[in-house]
Amino acid sequence: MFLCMAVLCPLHATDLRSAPERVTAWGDEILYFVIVDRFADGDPNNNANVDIEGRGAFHGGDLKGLIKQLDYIADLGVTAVWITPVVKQIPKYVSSVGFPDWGYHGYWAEDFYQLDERFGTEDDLKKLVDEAHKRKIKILLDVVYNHAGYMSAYTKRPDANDWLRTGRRESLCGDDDITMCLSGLPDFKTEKPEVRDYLITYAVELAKRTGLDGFRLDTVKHIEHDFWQEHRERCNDVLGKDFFLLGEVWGGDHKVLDPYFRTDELDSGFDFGFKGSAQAFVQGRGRTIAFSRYLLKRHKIRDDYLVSHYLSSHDVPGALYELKNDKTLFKLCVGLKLTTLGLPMIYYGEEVGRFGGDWPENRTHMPWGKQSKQMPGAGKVQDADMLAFYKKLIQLRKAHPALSVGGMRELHVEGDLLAFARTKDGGEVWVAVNRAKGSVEAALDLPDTWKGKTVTEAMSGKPVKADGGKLNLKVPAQTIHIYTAE
Ligand SMILES: [Ca+2]
Ligand SMILES: [Ca+2]
Repeated sequence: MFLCMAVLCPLHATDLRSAPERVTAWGDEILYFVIVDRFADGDPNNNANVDIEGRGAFHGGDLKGLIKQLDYIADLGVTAVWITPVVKQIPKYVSSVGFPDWGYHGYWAEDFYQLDERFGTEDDLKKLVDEAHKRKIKILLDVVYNHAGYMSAYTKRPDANDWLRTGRRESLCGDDDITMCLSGLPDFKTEKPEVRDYLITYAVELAKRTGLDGFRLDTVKHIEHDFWQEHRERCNDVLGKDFFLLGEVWGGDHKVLDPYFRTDELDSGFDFGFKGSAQAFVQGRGRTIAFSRYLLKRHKIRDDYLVSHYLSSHDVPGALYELKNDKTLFKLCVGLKLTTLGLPMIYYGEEVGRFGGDWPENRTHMPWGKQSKQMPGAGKVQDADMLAFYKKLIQLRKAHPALSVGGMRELHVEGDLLAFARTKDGGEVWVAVNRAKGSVEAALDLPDTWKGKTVTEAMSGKPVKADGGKLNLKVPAQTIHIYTAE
């Protein structure tokens, strides 16, 4: 227990309720994540092994399809797209999960130096980058260094002799994070210089040729730190210091990620706690102040580094599914995602209410509504109201950098109303989330910078009356309000 007189240690007292601004590369980006095979089919001629009804089959999506949908993505307002790996995948499926399971997701490499024609060609990848850049959208490519696909060609190639831990007697899998065979996949001996060079070279050279903006790095904690340091040096040398590295350190948060930031191995990593914390909060589980303190703690991240947070992904059940399709509660989570610090990630289709589910239903294809010819069978209706909600929040986040990189100050953390200010350069934006099933009111002190200005609830565009130095918030049941002043 820490006790002090406010006069003697004001900083500590303040730290409990507020947190500083964060200025960092990519701090104001908004990321959209696409499983290439499940997004849009732009070329039926490359549809080998496609079974649109198969839960683990290729569904025909490709880079050409994604290029055709860049206007949709730009219209949504996101500024960066993360795509699943596009290297050549193992030629067969595995069936241990009870259905034919293929490398449609891109994480089961057969050959890192070829692209899988089912996803497209290197020219397609370059065109994707060029077309995205025309729309001021960056492209992050997912790359895997830890493992090859099941029974991949690397397990038989003479030039790759002794490159992998496969579980066979001569090359046993280890029992620690680095040397284990994750999900039984052949584990690259990334401690060997020739293996390192082979793996890193494929990715940085591909990025250089195609103009990529960064990598999303798979299975980071299963590879040595000094590999990642060497990787960063190679990226700096070949791709420049602005090349962005977003790492998947499973289970990570700003603290777990810090060893990777301290040595500059990554620019950003995922905050795996956001989804569960936000879902619990909107469902009334846990105290409001506890969720608020979690949000404040995220600001303790090391300067110049960034956490990325999300509600759904290809590795976890979607938030909408876990919230039992309660779109009202889901919207509160979306509101929190787009008004808090970090790099918010939108998993394809959640913006139009793609229900998803548990694995592998969390990887169903994108609903294109009337555009169903994009992908046969993908004609499910888009939730236009949800899409409008996302666009509105994205516009607000982009219009008010306080929402992305600003500091945070608690305004109200009692009962079911969470209200906080996001602060930047002396200005502020307020966010109020009411998780109760009834309306909640609170009279909060008007900041000096808002005095004499018109305060607007930005989601509705309606003015809010200030009275006697107070702003009277009236937040309807299970609603998010965002207040700005001009
Ligand atoms: Ca195709
Ligand atoms: Ca490993």
